[in-house]
Amino acid sequence: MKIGIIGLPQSGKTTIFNAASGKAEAVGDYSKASHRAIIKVPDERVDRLSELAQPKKTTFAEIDYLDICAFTGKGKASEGAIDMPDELRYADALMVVIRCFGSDCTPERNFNLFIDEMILSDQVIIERNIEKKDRTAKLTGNKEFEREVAVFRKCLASLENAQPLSEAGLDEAEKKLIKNYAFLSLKPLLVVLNIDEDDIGNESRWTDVFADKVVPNVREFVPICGKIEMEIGQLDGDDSLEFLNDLGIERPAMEILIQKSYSLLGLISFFTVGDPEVRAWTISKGAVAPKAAGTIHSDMERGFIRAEVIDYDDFDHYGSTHACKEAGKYRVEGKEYVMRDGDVVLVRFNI
Ligand SMILES: Nc1nc2c(ncn2[C@@H]2O[C@H](COP(=O)(O)OP(=O)(O)OP(=O)(O)O)[C@@H](O)[C@H]2O)c(=O)[nH]1
Ligand SMILES: [Mg+2]
Repeated sequence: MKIGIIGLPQSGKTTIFNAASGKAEAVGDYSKASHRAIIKVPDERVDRLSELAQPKKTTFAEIDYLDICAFTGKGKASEGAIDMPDELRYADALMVVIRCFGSDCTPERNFNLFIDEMILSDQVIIERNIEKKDRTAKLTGNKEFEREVAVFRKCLASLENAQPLSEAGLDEAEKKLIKNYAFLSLKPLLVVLNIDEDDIGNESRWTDVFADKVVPNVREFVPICGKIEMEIGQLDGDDSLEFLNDLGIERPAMEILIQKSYSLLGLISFFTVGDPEVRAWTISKGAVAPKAAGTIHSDMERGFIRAEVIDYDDFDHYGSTHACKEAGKYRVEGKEYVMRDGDVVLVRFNI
């Protein structure tokens, strides 16, 4: 899962990136390059399965965070210069950082500015391609191209109306046709309100600003004090928890952001437990068993026969596959089985 962190210059992107990844990239000096971190998703269930199975190797799910360099050379942050570099298009979701600290902060304006820039960048791509595509469609009579042109026109109408593509009313088939363009305004957004340390405990001051905002691809506005969280991210486990609790923060931002990223993208985890490896896998909610098997290996999807499934809670309780079988907590599921979060799975396949 790739998450692109984006926002106006000096909004605290690198600070949040450091908080989420435990890295220590320089902040406050206008990043001139993007930063990348692949982090392990902490999951107590994986720890527990590993403790029970004593495998040679334990592998956690991963999130790939990209802190996008927003330096445009065009001017000061307050003038709202912002770039939408191409590397953003590879992200599955965007984490938008909005500055809610400092005396001159204008969060709502900055948020709108961001949405406008996103719309504009999609519009530029469509305008650049639509005529060529239309010509080719007419020349060749290719139905596929004609359909694409029609979808492009629908998108353009929405963008020209200052509406993100998430509001263009595209159905699944239409979205599939334009998938390769990776339009930004179709991506799910997680909006981080980067608040001042003095506003910890008083978050509603900022969340209220956005309470009435309805943007379809934004699920949530999450208040986080990036500065403190970054400092906490650099401490060891026990120290950091103590520090957090003293400040009245229940859970570190890193955990919150990971959990929100999962729910934003509609993702769940399943596990494989064996002697060589205990491992967490990430799939979309609603995925059927063969699809899930395909994340392990494409052969497993192609040659899928059945999945043998144990609920995590049962595995935790009985302690092994064998004990779960004896207790009747072992199920055989077929091609139609819809995976559940926390399934412990053994895939039977044949190629
Ligand atoms: N008070 C306060 N300051 C913060 C917070 N988060 C970031 N800052 C400060 O804001 C400044 C900019 O932070 P960065 O993380 O470098 O911001 P950025 O968005 O990466 O900036 P660019 O890379 O230049 O676009 C730094 O001086 C941070 O210390 C916060 O939660 N509270
Ligand atoms: Mg930066």
